[in-house]
Amino acid sequence: MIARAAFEWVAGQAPVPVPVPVEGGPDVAMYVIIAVFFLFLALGVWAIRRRNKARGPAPKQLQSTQQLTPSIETGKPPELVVPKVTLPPSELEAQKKAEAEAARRQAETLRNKLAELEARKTRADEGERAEIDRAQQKLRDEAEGAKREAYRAEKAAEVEEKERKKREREEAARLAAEEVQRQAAETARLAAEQQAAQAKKVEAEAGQTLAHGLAKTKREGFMARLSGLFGGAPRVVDESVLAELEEVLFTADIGVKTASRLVEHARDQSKTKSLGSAELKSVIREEVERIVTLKANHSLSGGGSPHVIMVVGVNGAGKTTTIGKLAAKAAAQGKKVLLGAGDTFRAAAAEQLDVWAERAGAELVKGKDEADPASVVFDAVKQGVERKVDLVIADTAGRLHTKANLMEELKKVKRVIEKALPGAPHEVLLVLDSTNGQNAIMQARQFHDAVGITAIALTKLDGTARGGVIIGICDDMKVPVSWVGIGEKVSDLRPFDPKEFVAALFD
Ligand SMILES: Nc1nc2c(ncn2[C@@H]2O[C@H](COP(=O)(O)OP(=O)(O)OP(=O)(O)O)[C@@H](O)[C@H]2O)c(=O)[nH]1
Ligand SMILES: [Mg+2]
Repeated sequence: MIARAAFEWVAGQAPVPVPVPVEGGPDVAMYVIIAVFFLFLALGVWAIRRRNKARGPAPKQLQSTQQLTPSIETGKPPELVVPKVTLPPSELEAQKKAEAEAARRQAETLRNKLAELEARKTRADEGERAEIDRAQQKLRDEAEGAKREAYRAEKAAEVEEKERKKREREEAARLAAEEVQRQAAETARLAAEQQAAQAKKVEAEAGQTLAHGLAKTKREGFMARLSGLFGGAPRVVDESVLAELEEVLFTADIGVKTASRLVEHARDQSKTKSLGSAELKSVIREEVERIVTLKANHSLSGGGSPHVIMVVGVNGAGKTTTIGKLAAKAAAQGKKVLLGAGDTFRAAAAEQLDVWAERAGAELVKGKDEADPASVVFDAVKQGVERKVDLVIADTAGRLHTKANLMEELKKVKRVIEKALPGAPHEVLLVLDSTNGQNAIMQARQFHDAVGITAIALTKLDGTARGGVIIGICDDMKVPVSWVGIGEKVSDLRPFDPKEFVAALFD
């Protein structure tokens, strides 16, 4: 009764059956109906989930397009064309399907024969009929056997087919993953080409000076506040002036240690002679110049045959760009240059280096995507020796595929370079992004502890007010800043000149 009421209600043939005249009152009936409804709903959800589970998960690479590098024109990831994979049935699947078909046909033939006998039976006499019955029984058994055989073969074919579908899905996922990689590489190649074209365009324009690169530091950085201190009405340097100096330097990007050293130096000087603001400026200027004057090698040679430079730094610091600029410089000096694409983390990294190599007329040694970085760099140095190049520059990753420790990986790269050419690398160049301010000093320490850096290239000075970081790095590390990047074009990587630096800041 309840079921019937429910049916009629659901089918809309009756008004909502409240109250339903059943024992237990109308509310009970309603609850039962609702319970039955939810039971069916739950069954439906369960069945759909079961079916989806049997189909297997959608290939991982297809679940989102996040892995696709955004297009440089639209800023959106490109459309991923998912390949449709159709594999031919295996020999066993084809065989089982054929067997199932043959058995089905056999069963059909037997059934026809049975029908014929049935027709004959109506015309037969008693003796014949018994005979026909026996024949029919035999045919029925055979037909049953053929049916069973068809069923078994069909099931076996289904198992094989399922396997084939699984292989098709796996293959589609693999192809899609490849496509993701290819598109990422293509986008990066286009980006690098654009970058190179842009660099070429800017190169045609006048080269930037260090003063230009440091303009922001002078205008907005700690130098602006120091200039306020030095440039106001002449004051005798006393403890209050020193306290102001301390306050400015402590909030600069030069690091606490260096700031204290400069203040102490000024204090010592003020004790031996009476200083005015102009003298205080000279004292600081001279001390800064002393700190940043460290012996640097700008020749890109002198280590051996070939001269090998290993370039390290966190991702995005400007390693690859700096390598490209250095390669162009060396090539312009008539050197034969080979670049090693030791950053195998990004599919695009080697392509980016390729563009720079092509521009500079340098050779490039690269490995397969995700190859062991150390093996690629080993090859590069070996080939550099064999091809008698003058300079090998090895790019390295700023991060890794695995969670492996970057510093351990870099130590390994350094060891294999030494194995490929004893005495190499002749320079370990750390590329630092100056916009990181004091973090750059911390990074420098970590890299130094791991691989013993011999020189620093400080990039992106043009876009930051944190140029003071050079002073902190030189003071802290006693490692020379050899190169400074003050823009995108090749000539914007300049050998660092301490005199030019202090002049740009203080004059
Ligand atoms: N303005 C300016 N941009 C720079 C300078 N040096 C590098 N860049 C830019 O910084 C960005 C990152 O440079 P990359 O050379 O790709 O950095 P990377 O260290 O190789 O990065 P990963 O390969 O990801 O580890 C690029 O867009 C460069 O054009 C510089 O001196 N000035
Ligand atoms: Mg790079």
